[in-house]
Amino acid sequence: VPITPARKIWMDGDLVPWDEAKIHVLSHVVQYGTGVFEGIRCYQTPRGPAVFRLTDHLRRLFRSAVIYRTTIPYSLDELHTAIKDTIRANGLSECYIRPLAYQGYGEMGVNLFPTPAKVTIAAWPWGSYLGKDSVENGVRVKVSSWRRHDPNIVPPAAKATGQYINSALAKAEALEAGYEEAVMLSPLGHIADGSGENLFVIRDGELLTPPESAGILLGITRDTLIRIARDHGYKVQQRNLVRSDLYTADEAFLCGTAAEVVPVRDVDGRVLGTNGRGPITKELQEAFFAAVRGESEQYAAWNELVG
Ligand code: PPE
Repeated sequence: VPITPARKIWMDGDLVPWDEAKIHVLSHVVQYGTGVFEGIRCYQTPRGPAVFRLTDHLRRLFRSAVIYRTTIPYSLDELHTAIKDTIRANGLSECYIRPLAYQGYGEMGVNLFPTPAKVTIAAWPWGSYLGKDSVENGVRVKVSSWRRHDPNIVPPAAKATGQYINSALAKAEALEAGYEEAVMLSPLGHIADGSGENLFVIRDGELLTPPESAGILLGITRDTLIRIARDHGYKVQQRNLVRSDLYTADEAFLCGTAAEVVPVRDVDGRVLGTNGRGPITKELQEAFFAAVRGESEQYAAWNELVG
């Protein structure tokens, strides 16, 4: 997906012109993938642009930093302000936001060195991650031959730049085989994540989603949908799932900040019960979009106004 440039990128306290936001090719993050990051969305709401669950995303960024022994030289509150400043400086209302704390230029070798990370924040308009029609029509999914990395190899609970070469392999395989997205199994063979999404299965009116121990990223969108589904009276279980649970689902959907909520139309050529978007998926999608767009009083605390 080509990037739509915006005007300014926040780099260690300065808002620099988009085309000048550069780092050295020998930076540690370029050579070894040593950066922790977030993907966040801002939506237009009746009270103005609001970043969805910004504080929760920043909490996860700091948890990723703990895992990777990364010192972020700013507080959560400072980054909260910097993100809002970046959105305002770019004149954006609806956008995707990408904060990154990375190991910069200075040392070579695979150590996670103790010098403070460099921090950058970009924001730009980004449409549907899985294609324009994916939210309505759903996507075709392939169970990948690439396993998701194990918690004792590369911890999936952290969101680090280098980890995504695993997702990239799975995504490429799925696209080459004519599918739109990959679902990866854990090393033990349980369903884990899509290349950039969490997954839910719906069977007999109940929602099932893999637990943290299956090696998923603990998605903010996943958490949002668990809450919304329970508020709508559905039972939600976090438990291990195998690929046949996916093949025999009544409905399934992928969810993530970039993808939002996308129905799964078929898995490995097996068309799911509803051939497109199922009724429960649609109900939860509508509640999700109402929440992110600030149309639900009940979830208003999740809309963090840019101001
Ligand atoms: N699993 C993975 C592997 C993942 O990358 C994401 C987000 C999720 C689950 C959902 O997490 P959350 O966004 O908190 O609900 N993927 C991000 C990056 C995608 C990209 O290609 O870049 C995202 O959606 O922003």
